[in-house]
Amino acid sequence: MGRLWFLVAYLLFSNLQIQISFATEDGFILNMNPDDSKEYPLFKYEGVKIPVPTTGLLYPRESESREVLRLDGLWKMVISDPGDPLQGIREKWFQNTLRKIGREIIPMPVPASYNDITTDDLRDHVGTVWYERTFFVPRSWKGKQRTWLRFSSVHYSAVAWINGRNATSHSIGHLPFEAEISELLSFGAENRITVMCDNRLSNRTIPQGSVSKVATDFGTVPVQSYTFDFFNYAGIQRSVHLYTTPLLYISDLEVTTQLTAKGIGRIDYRVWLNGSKESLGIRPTHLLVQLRDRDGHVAAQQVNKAVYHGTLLVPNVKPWWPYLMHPDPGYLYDLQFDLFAASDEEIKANAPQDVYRLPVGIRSLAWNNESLLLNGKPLYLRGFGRHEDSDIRGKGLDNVLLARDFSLLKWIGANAYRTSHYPYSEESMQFADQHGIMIIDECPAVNIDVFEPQLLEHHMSSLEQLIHRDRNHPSVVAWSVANEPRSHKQGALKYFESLVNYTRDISHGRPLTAAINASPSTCHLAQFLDIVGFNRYNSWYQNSGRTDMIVNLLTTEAQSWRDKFGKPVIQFEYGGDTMEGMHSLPAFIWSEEYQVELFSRHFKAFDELRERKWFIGEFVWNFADFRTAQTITRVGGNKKGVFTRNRQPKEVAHILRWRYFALAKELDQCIVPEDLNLYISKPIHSEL
Ligand code: BDP
Repeated sequence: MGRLWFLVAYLLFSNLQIQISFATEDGFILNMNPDDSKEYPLFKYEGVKIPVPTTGLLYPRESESREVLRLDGLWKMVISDPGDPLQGIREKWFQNTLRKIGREIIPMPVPASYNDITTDDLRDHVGTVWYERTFFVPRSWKGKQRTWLRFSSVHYSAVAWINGRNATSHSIGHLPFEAEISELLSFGAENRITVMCDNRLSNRTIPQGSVSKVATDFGTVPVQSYTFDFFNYAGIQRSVHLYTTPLLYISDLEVTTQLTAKGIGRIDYRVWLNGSKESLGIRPTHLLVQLRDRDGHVAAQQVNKAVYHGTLLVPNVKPWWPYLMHPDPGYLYDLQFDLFAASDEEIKANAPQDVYRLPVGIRSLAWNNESLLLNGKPLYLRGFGRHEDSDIRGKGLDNVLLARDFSLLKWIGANAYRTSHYPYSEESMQFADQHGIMIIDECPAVNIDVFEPQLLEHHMSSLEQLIHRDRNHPSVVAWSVANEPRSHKQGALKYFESLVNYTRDISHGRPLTAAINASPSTCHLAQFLDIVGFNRYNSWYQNSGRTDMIVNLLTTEAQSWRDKFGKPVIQFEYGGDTMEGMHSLPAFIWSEEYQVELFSRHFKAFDELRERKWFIGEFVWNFADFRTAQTITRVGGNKKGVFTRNRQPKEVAHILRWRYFALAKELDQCIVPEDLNLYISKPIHSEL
């Protein structure tokens, strides 16, 4: 035992922030670190570093042992000169309040994209902006606990200072990051936080973009360009939290669940703890793991003294089901972890040192060459590609919008969406769990084109962060490794073979997919995936105006994907731009009638494909209209929404609703809403 504690002490002192490695009573050394020294047999990119597993991805939650404050609200913002984006670093703008540098101070709400808030050229700014605000930290937070600063997302890269001292930095938007800032804070006093945010994209960022110099009437200016079709909104786009943990605390959790044929639920969990030299005198003694149902009754529990991973069995389990597949979809339990510890002075601990509650949905997910199965039932996914996008806020987290979007998803009878083309907010993932909406979770690699080692490193890192963040959500049914990469190019083969091999190893029980626009004969990516997803704009980008050229082309293409790769197939994007209120008889492109006709012909093709069993999903592009860069093909943005940008239905929404509920009724015998039985006349056709 003594030898083991020596090892623990060594580890604790050798690194202030190690992941758990501690001894247990029976002499078992627990090292929960994911093994990052793995060999990747098919890893063809020599010299590419495998990402070190991220820390700090547990969502901040209040508990008996943790306090949470939000730093959302009105911040101050200063714009740097686009020609000299790093001036603020050279001149150390973070050392004092931004007011001192003599530039215009713009009031800037957080969370929000900064682009559409003001009336000037901030919208198209390229380079860095600086945010600042002050805040108080209670005196009671000092000493016996740690204080963490956590950003849910800053796009694209960020550096943060507390009271002029560096706290953390991160790049790749749409993903959280955090740092312990206990040493940087003044407790019981005012503090200042400064954040520099840089929106520049390059060949090596995920996604890729480029900045070039352009001669204008007012001199040469940097201009950002990118090929993806949504506006590159930037800023502190999601919440900023301050939260506390005890000195020795639960730093990470992983659960996998299964539903057995006998109606018993199984939860396998792992717990990571973190300690540091300050917590050396505190020893973990045991962990109480309790699963509570919706009414607060304990459904399973375990006291864990020996190892910090285990299994809970739940008799008469209430499984997690998707929306319209069961009368009570999205059933979540609360999995409560109470970590008990004792200090050297007190032998017996009675109050838990740390408490964390994780919502858990119990379900099994499996797949084969024909189907994706949830709780043993083959799924047919019906939903959307979406965007986090709205007027004025851009990509800023907005609970009002989130609640409206979920109401619309349920109104229309969808059961799934893809987080095209980046990770969505943690709050939206929680919503999806609660409402039983299934998620194809996509990393931010949209339209990648130039395949090179450093891009691969960032791409792998984006997937590691995404999977690590979202692996405990029952709603996630697949990971999407990319959207429309130039997968026909030669470099794509080696690149994707390496990427997919790496991702499969961390995929945590989900299949891998991607939204591909290459053709079955040229694509180098599809062969590595579990589910082949393709995007195709029949009768829009090809054969525009010809809704009579959809069914044959689409069914033939889907069949070729199937024949070539022998995997389940999904169409991830189809659609056409539609100006709300524009009507034309006969249908003409951009009119509401045309969108209806185009969808209807796709439905016909999908129904033919559904009979072939391996066709497992249809996703409209897009849920709602959204903002893009300025191009001559976009009128105020992309108008392929079934809903307008302010979330009202276009004509096609009613047709799609009919179809989605008809599918749910046919496949899962759901009860159809009364108002879908709108009385018009006696049936015209006998088959109606
Ligand atoms: C697809 C892209 C999507 C675009 C869509 C379109 O995946 O991001 O918005 O086309 O052009 O190729 O509407």
